[in-house]
Amino acid sequence: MEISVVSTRPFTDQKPGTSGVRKQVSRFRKTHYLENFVQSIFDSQKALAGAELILGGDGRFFNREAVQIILRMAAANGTRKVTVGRGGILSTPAASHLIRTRHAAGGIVLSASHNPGGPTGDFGIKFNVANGGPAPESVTAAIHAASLKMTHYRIAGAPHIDIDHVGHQTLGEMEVEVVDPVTDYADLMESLFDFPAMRALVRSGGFGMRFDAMHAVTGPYAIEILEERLGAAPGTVMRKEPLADFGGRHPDPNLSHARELGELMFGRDAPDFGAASDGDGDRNMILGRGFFVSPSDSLAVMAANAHLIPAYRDGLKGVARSMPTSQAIDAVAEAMGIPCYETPTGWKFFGNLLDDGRITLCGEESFGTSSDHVREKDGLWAVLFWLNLIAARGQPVTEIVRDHWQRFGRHYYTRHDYEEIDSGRAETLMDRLRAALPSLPGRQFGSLQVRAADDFSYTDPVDGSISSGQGLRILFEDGARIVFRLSGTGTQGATLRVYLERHETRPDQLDEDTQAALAPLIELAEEVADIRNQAGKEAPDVIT
Ligand code: G16
Repeated sequence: MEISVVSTRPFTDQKPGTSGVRKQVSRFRKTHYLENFVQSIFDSQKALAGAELILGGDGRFFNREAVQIILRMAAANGTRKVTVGRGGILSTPAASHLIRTRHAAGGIVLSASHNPGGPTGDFGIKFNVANGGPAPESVTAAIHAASLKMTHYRIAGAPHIDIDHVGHQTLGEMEVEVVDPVTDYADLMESLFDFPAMRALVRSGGFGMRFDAMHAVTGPYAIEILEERLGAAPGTVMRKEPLADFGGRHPDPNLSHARELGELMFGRDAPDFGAASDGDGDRNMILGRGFFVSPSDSLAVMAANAHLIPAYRDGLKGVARSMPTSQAIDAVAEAMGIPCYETPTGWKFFGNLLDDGRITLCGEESFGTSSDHVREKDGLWAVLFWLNLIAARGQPVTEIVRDHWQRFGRHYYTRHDYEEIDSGRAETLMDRLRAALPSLPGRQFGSLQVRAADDFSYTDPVDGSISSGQGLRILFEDGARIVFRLSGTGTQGATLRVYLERHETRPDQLDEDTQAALAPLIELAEEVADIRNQAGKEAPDVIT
C-alpha cells in the first residue's frame, strides 16, 4: 500500500463549535479541507495509533466520499482497525454505543445534525473520545491547534473500499470491519425498556402512534425497533427512507419541519402518541394528541417517572441540564433529594458527570435527552422511554404532563431564535448587553425585579476545568429568567438565541398559551437587548 504525504496549508476556520465543525458542503469540498481536519485529529490524538476507531455518519450528501477519505487516512496514520457502519451509516447514539462496547480509542461521526443536507446544504464532522461522548474542550482545543499548524497530511493510495457489505477486509496493515448499524443499538434499547409491556400497548387495537424519521438516519432504526421488534403497525414510521438531502427539508424535529406529523397530531382522529428525531438520531420531539411536550418538560417528566422504567428502577444518582434549559428538572431533583447540575450548552459537558457516576439522566432544551447508557443524546431512546411510560402509567401523554404540572408547577418556557444576523452586529449586541449586566441587579421592570445578572461560567466538578462566556443570564427574584446566547452550530452569520422562562404554581393558571404567559419577559428581553436596532430584526425567525 502506497502512502502519500500531501503538502497543504492551514485553514483558519476549523475551530470546533458546540458540536464539531459544521460548514456548508461547498466548504468541505474545498481541496484538502476535510483532509486537513482529519489529519488534525490524528496529529493531536496519539492514542488512535495502533487502536480501533469507529466511523459512520447520518448519510447526508458527501457522507460516502468522506468515509472513503477517512478510511484511507486512518490506514496511513497507523490505525489498527476501523469499524464502520454499513453504507457509512451510524446514528450518533449508535456510534457512541459502538465506541463503548468495542473499547475503541474514539470515533469520527459525520453529521451536521438537524441542518439541511444536499449539495447546497451543510456537512459536519466531530470526534468522540473513548467514553463514547463528544470530545471535551481540552481535546477540541488540541485538534484546533493542530489544524492551525497543518503542513501535510497522510493518505493511503487504495481503490474504492466496499462499505456496503457486512464483513472484514484489510487496507494495508489496517483491518476494516463493516457492521450492521442497527442491531447492537436495537439490542441495547431492548435491554433498557419493558418491551413486553410496550408490545402489548402498541398491539392493542386502541393505541395509535406515528414516528417521523424525517428521511434521516433513524428510519432503519425505527423500523427495526418500533415495527419489527415491538410490532407497531406498518406505516407507523413516516418518511422512513434515509435520503442524502433529507427530501429537501431540514431534518429538525419541531412543529415547523415535522409539519405532516404536527398536522396529524393536532387534527381530528389524531393518534395517541407522536414523535420525531433529527438528521443523526440524537434529538427527539414528543407529542400527545393535540399536545406538544416541551423538551425541558419532557426531561423533568422522565426524571420524575424514571423508577417506572426497568433500567432506572433503582433510582437516579443525579440529573443535569444545560444552563438555558428550564428549571423544571431542578424542581424534580429537589423533591427526590438528588443533585441537579447546571452545565453549559453542549453534550460534551455531561460526559464527566456521567463517567464519574454523579448523574443518570440529562437533557437540554434543544430537543435532547439521554442517560448513562451512552454518552450522546439519544432520540429513539427518548421515544421508547415515553412509550414505556405510557404503558406503565396507563395514561395518555397529555395527562402525564398535566399531572406533573399539578405536582411541580409549570415552567413556562420558550426560545426565540434570530437567524443569519451579521456576525459583527451580533457580537456588538452581546458586548453591549454584557457591559450593562452590572447595572441590572435590584432594578424593577413592571412586576419583575432583577436578582442577579451574569455571564455564565462553569467549573467542571470532576476535573476542575473552567468554561466561561457561556451565555448572559438575567435572573429575577421570582425565579424567572432571560438568557441570551449566540449559537455554536449555525453555518451562516450568527444566530441569537433568547431563552425565556417563568414558574407558575397556581392550579388554574397552568394551561395558558406559552407565548402569552411569557409576554412580559419577551418584551423585557427586547427592551434590554435592543434586538430590533442592534440585530436589525423585527421578530424572531423561529420560536420553539
Ligand atoms: C448540538 C449540541 C447540543 C446543543 C445544540 C444547540 O446538538 O450537541 O448540546 O444544545 O447543538 O447548540 P447551539 O445552541 O450552540 O446551536 P445537535 O443536535 O445540533 O448536534
